[in-house]
Amino acid sequence: MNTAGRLTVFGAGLVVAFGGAYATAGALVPDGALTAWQEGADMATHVDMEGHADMATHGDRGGHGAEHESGASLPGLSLAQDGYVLAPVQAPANVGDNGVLRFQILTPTDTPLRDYTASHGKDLHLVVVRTDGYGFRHTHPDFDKATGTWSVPWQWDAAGSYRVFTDFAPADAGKMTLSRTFEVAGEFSPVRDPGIRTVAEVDGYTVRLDGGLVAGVTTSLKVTVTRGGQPVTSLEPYLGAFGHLVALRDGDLAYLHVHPAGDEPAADQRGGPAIEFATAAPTAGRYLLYLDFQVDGRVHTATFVVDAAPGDPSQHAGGQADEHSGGH
Ligand SMILES: [Cu+2]
Repeated sequence: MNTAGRLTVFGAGLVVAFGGAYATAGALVPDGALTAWQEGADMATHVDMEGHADMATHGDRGGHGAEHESGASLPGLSLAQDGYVLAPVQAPANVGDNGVLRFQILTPTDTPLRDYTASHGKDLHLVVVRTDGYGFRHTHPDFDKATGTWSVPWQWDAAGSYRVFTDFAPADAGKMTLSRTFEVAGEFSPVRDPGIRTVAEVDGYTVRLDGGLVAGVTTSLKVTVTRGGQPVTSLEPYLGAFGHLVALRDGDLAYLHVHPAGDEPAADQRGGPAIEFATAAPTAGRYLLYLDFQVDGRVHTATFVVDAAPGDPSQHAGGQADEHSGGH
């Protein structure tokens, strides 16, 4: 299988969510510019609702991976796809307010979507991150099927412009990722330059990242978890894998949700200290990586910053021949 095909196979578990339009929505956006962008997004909804046929390739396994590499038509760019719409997200407006984050997915007939196909053990995955990469959260809201409403207790610990990604598959359509921005009032101190980081400390664990990203080429990433200098071999399956890795492109939060190579572990199986992933960065440049792993029933998130090297164009048509077997 060529690289493009492989990328699409990963697409089953890989959410490439390019929020390109809000590259400017990060740190210091004049109110007018943000308003203009939001209006643009609303327009995009209408375009999509009426012209969704040309977006129907997302979520299939038909070998359209090559277009992902262009970055122009990646899933997750929009709040709408194939007629499905992420309705406005409700959440606390201010830092520190206790509340609930809730939303609905609307179907092409404008009714709340009630029937989903589970992926990685969940009907819907919610990823929220500030546009400078701060405050990453990957969580699983509760679903009220009577109203088709997803909700999860929520509190913001910092102000700013956030991106809300919903990763799901309607029962009668392919997998998709829809996203919206959400603005949290308060004084905002953006993370200016996180710098390269390949060793993360989280909750007493040290997690090292080996391997690199190369634009347009599937490469292997390995993370190794230790605690007090000792390898951790008690990683528990979390959502059907020993680890979940999300890579966000610095600058626009384009995102790849990548699952480990290897078969899905049994519930009583333990993993570690190493977890291997395979992924292809869509372009060269900086990426923020977030690894979720679980030990003793607790999920920890390790954060890395890496640069993807420019790809070799001659490799785009070749590449690895092995099939992904990540247990999707
Ligand atoms: Cu999830």
